[in-house]
Amino acid sequence: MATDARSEHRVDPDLDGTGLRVAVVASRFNDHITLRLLDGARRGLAALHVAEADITEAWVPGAFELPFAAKAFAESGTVDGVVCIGCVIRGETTHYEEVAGQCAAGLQQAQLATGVPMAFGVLTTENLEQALNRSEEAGGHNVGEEGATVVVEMARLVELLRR
Ligand code: INI
Repeated sequence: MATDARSEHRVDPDLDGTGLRVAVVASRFNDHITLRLLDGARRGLAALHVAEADITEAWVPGAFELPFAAKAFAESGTVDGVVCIGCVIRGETTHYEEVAGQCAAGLQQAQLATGVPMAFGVLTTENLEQALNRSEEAGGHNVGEEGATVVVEMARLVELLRR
């Protein structure tokens, strides 16, 4: 029977983001979706007790600009992690591969170069329906909310390894 890795290795129920400083960078492109992901990220950070005062939000034009902004935040030394939010829908662009691929590769490079964890809260979908299904309200599937958990988990891991 197929298994879901998420169900086997659950997030630490004691995971707590108290005191962590987090940037959330969101793309304006497809903002009918990215606003839903941003809501999810806020919800996720609040649930993990990241204080509102420790959260900095910023907007960029599109997913292509996310790596630049995330790296700039990381290099500023003011954040422990960056949740990156975007939405690239294949049916709506002729350069889906370039935008989605460069965004993913750029974020991976940026987090490896800076040592500051960055969550890929970016939807890369075939159509609008899939994007809506992955940016649901509280209790539903929301990749922005998942990104918040990822950043807190990874920031705590970095903390542990540096101790
Ligand atoms: N940016 C997105 O975030 N999602 C898209 O679907 C998209 N499409 O369709 O092209 C998109 N393009 C803009 C791109 O991210 C840059 O902002 C633009 O090319 C300027 O650098």
